[in-house]
Amino acid sequence: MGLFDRARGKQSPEDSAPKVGIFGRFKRGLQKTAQLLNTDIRDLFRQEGRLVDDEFLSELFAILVRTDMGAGPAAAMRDQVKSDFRGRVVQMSEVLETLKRKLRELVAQPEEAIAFAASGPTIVMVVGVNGSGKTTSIAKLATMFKQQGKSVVLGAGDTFRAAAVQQLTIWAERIGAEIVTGAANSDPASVAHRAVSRAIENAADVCIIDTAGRLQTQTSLMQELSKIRRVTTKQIEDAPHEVLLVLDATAGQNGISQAKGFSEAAGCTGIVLAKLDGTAKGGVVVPIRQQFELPVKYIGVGEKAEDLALFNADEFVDALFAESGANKP
Ligand SMILES: Nc1nc2c(ncn2[C@@H]2O[C@H](COP(=O)(O)OP(=O)(O)O)[C@@H](O)[C@H]2O)c(=O)[nH]1
Ligand SMILES: [Mg+2]
Repeated sequence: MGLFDRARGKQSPEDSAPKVGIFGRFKRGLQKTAQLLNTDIRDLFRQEGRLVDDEFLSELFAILVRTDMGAGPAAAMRDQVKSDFRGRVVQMSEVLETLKRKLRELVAQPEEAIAFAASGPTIVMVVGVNGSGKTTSIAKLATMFKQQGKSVVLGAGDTFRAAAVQQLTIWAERIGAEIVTGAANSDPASVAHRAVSRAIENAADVCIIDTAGRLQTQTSLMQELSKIRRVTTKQIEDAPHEVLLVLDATAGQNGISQAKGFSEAAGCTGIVLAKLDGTAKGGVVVPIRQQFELPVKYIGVGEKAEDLALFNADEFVDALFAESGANKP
């Protein structure tokens, strides 16, 4: 199976949108970061080649830090360049190779798609702070599953905001997925329970449960997420099979520490990094890989239902350093 097939599902129907393939999607998602990074690195090499001295190394460090990868990883990359080239006059391409190699090490992880249940419906819970991109990511995941020929039930577990239920309902209609909703402010665990029941009755392949990102207090939110978890486990012993933490790439490193609580309270199994297309700080993948004991499973690269890609560490690095049209002479 090619990368494209793995991300989209083999039976993906022809759609009218031009096919960009998975690498195209990575490039599109990382365009802003790559543009900034490449312009900055190009500027380092004004003349033919450049001497790798302290001045060069500190300029390089500053450029890397601007991608939001964090000072530690930026220092590790700078030090690799230092040990490979110090005191030599180098070409940009040589330095880029070293940077890419080091960055690959820093973000290394295997591709990890959703882990499906051995039998019966696969229950996927989606958690994260308000506005991080949960509901949109659910629509994207549901679209991907439908394209794989799977049936999907959605549970509108964010009963805290009426607009959230409405938003998911619109997506469900568009995607052709069944949706289970509850009244405003009703117990989200009961919505989750009914959604899982429906998935079992209908022998659906996947049930995705949306959750609230904000409640009166952080404690009540965490309790609510645990309760939703417990309710699904009572119905299916090994459920939830996945608990995806949605992170907003545009929130930068502060967003990461905020999301830590979710990761612990909800027993997350993987990360969806949304809005990578909306930031020039795509290097934030590095601290995410380092600070969570969780794989990045998918990235969001736009607002449309198709704008989701399976995260591939090598392609991430290639896309980050890819020359965009804008940078070509
Ligand atoms: N550009 C871009 N926007 C996104 C992406 N994912 C979500 N959004 C937008 O982010 C906003 C919040 O998303 P939403 O799914 O409602 O977040 P929720 O509160 O966590 O459910 C919406 O305007 C979405 O269209 C993405 O990958 N790229
Ligand atoms: Mg939402």
